[in-house]
This record gives sequence, C-alpha cells and structure tokens, in this order.
Amino acid sequence: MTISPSDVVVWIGLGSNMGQAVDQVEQAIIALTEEPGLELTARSSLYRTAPIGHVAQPDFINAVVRASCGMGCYGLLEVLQKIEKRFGRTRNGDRFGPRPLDLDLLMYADQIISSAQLELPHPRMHVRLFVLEPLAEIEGDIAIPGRGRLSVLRQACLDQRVQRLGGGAALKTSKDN
Ligand code: PH2
Ligand code: MG
Ligand code: MG
Repeated sequence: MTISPSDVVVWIGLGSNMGQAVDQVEQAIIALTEEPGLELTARSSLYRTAPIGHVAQPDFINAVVRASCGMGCYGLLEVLQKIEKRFGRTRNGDRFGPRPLDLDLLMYADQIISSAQLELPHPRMHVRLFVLEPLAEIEGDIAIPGRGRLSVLRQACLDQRVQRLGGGAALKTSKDN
C-alpha cells in the first residue's frame, strides 16, 4: 500500500506463548506487511515477557508495530482477527490463557472509542509493560489518549518482567523482497 494523506496511524500489539512463539510473531509481522490496507512504518524488537493475568502459563513473546492504515478501525479489527485465525487462534479458550497469536489494536490515531466490539485505546495497554516497553522503543515518550505519558505509566509497572531479545528489529517490508 502506498501511504495517502487520509490514512491514519495505528499501533498493533503482538503476542504469542504457544508453539514456536518467536517464529509466530515474526511471521505475523510479515502477514501484516502483506495486508493491502496496511503499510508498516516501524516495528519493535521481540520481548520475552512474564505472563500477566494467569501466571501458570509459559512466558510470552511480545512486540509492537506502527502502521499507516487505509481502513476504518472496525475493518482493521476484522483483518487482525482473520490473521489470528490463520495462525490457529480459536475464541473458545481462556480469555487470558495461552494463545498461538494475539493481535491487539492498541491505538487508532488518537481515537477514544468504547463499543461492544472495540475499546480504544486498548483498555489494559497502559498497565502492561509488555506493551509499554516495545512501544517506547519505537515511539519514545508518547501520550496515550486518555491515559497520559508513556514514561509516567511505565514507572507504575516496572515490577513486571520484560526482557528485550537481541536483533530482529529491522523492518522488512514487501519492497525489500
Ligand atoms: N496477553 C494476555 C494475557 N497476559 N501476558 C503477557 N506477558 N503478554 C501477553 O501478550 C499477554 C499476557 C491476553 O491477551
Ligand atoms: Mg491481548
Ligand atoms: Mg487480543
């Protein structure tokens, strides 16, 4: 996709803790670059993170990407769910349990939305270091709509275990192939 002035900037969080989690997240980033309505403009490194919520499950691999998006937020949500399904995700499992791939729409420009299908910004991103840390890597100290500055939010969750894995941070787009 070529970026047009009407596109909006969006941030997507990726997570996996089933199977080959590193590969799944890397493959999911490639899948996002191949979506016609999205142009990836930045990606974080991969992070190994302690599970939040149910602690008796494997560590997660997490990352965050930024994209320019030509779709509405509900259209984008459908695309993310379609990719999750392709990676073997079912919706009958534990809401906070292990998953082969989780793609969360974190922010859609500066929109604040609360509907049955979608909450923006993502309702828990501001208290999760596995989102804030990779987001800070690509954006520095941005403001999260309705929540405040990332640097301040991050201070409140420094007890959460997050480890940046080396390498893998170069953004390969379809144009590089
Ligand atoms: N996702 C969850 C629940 N807990 N913990 C970590 N570390 N990373 C996640 O992506 C994650 C989680 C539900 O989406
Ligand atoms: Mg999630
Ligand atoms: Mg999710």
